[in-house]
Order: sequence, then structure tokens, then C-alpha cells
Amino acid sequence: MSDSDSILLTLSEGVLEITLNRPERLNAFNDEMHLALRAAFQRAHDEAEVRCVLLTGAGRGFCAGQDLGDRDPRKMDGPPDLGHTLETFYNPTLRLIRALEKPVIAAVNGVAAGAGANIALACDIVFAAKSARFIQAFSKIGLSPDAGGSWSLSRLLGEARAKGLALTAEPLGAEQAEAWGLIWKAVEDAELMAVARAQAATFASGPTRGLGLTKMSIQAAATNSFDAQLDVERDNQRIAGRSEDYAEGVIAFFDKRTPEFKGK
Ligand code: LHQ
Repeated sequence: MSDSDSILLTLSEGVLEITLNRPERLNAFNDEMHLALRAAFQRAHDEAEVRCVLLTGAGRGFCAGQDLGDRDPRKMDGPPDLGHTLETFYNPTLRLIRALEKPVIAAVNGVAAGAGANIALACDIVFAAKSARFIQAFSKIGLSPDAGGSWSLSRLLGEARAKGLALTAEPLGAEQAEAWGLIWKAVEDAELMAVARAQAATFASGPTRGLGLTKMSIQAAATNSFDAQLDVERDNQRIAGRSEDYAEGVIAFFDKRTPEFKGK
């Protein structure tokens, strides 16, 4: 279904499953994979049939960040402009993930390093296999965090742990990541995809508008005052209250039956 082998795409029952697919490089990003991933999230934005996104990696890794073979200083004329790389390739995708008014699940199946870790952390719900590790690898090669990592780590963990992970580049195991509140759940390796897909199926048959607005409200809270946030909640509830799914949810409650949400 994809026009690129560097990611695999399936759309089934409202779930767009995206698999990063360069397993021999632990799914490190080359330019082709960047563009394919961005196109997949754009599709999730554009197509109403997509009601949830599930992002995972092929093979034993989730994603090892940038393919360093593509950024080898020995093959370059002078110092590279990595800011250009971020602005061209990473940042548009990260902005799409955060702006997508549908739940995005990451199923971190193995090591997630550098920008690979931080793309996972930009997702809304992160499941990780117990054997998975999150590594802020940047400091090992003379870089500083990117792909939203400085933002996500600081907000999710606070400054002490954010600095600890980013400065030392020590791997953080999935169970510790859950205990620290960095991810939603660490699960047994063998159960990861079943657990993540079950959650994706639940979201994809859920009240898509309400779920999207929930995501937007929580994200807005990160920078809002209490007062401003009350306004956001008022505005979002106004929109949610006009959805067909809200009416269905309330009627189903009174009928004592399971609601049939249509995502409208
Ligand atoms: C890789 C990579 C990789 C190429 C494993 N590239 N081949 C943004 C702006 C622009 C430029 C710079 O970057 C960024 C953002 C970033 O993401 S910076 C951070 C880039 N990532 C890293 O520094 C992580 C590098 N990888 C590692 O430290 C290790 O591979 C980890 C800890 C992820 C996994 O270690 P192992 O489980 O021991 O696996 P491995 O090292 O043996 O890797 C398996 C293969 O994958 C190996 O190839 P080989 O041919 O020897 O089997 C690696 O060379 C290759 N690989 N990461 N990022």
C-alpha cells in the first residue's frame, strides 16, 4: 500500500498502522523514510477513514534516529547545517503528529535512540516492550536533543531527569520509563503488538472528535494559565457537544447499551 519500502502501511478498521522498515539499520531515518513517514501522517490527517494511528518498527529496533551514514562528515565539503535537516525533515512530521486530532499510539518494540526516541515521545500513548530502551544518544556524538525531546523530557520528567538522560545518554529501560511517567505502559515483549493493536482498535471505534479534542486540550494545558485553559475547555466542549458521537454516547447510556460511535 505504500509507495516506499522504507515504511509499511496498512489501513484496517480505522487504524493506520505505520511500520518503520529499515531493520538492518534499526530503522534509522534516511531521506526517503522521512518523506514517507510525513506523507503517512498527512494521510491520517486528510482521510476521515483513519481514526487512529499506530507507529512501530520492523525487526529488533524501533528507530535509531538519523541514519548517520547519510550525515558522515567525511563525505561532506564543510560543516553541515543540521538545523536545515531538522526544519526540512523532522519538524514538519513532529508538528503533524502533535496537530493530528486523532490518537497516535507508539508501540516501541526495541531500542529507540536519538530522534527515534523523541518521535515516540511525541506520540499520544506510548507502549514499550519491556526489553526496549530509550536513549538520548545526541550527547554521545556532540549534538543536543531534537525532534521535540527537550520539550517532551522536560515536561514529562522535570528538569533533573531530563538533563540526566540528555547529558549522560544512559539508556532508560521501558519499565523505568513507565515508573517515571515518560510512557504509558511497559508490556511483555510478546504481548506488545496485541496490546497496542487492541488499544488502537478501541480508539478507532471511539468518538473520534471527542478523542481529538481531548488530545488538543491536554496539549494546550502545557503552556496555558488555568484561566486560559478554562476557555480552551469551554471551546472544545462546545465542539464536542455538537458531534453525532456525543448524542449517541448519551442515548446509549440511557438505553443501557454499548454506543456505536461513527467518528462524526
Ligand atoms: C545505524 C544507526 C544509525 C546508521 C544503528 N545510523 N546506522 C538530526 C539531525 C541531523 C543529523 C543528526 O541527527 C539528528 C537526530 C539524531 O537522531 S542524532 C542521534 C543518531 N543516533 C544515534 O546516535 C544512535 C546510533 N546507534 C547506536 O548508538 C546503537 O546502534 C544503538 C544503541 C541504537 C543500538 O545498539 P546495538 O543494539 O548494539 O546495535 P548496533 O549498534 O550493532 O546497530 C545495528 C546496526 O544498525 C549496525 O550496523 P552493522 O552494519 O554494524 O550491523 C549499526 O551501525 C546500525 N545503526 N544506528 N543511527
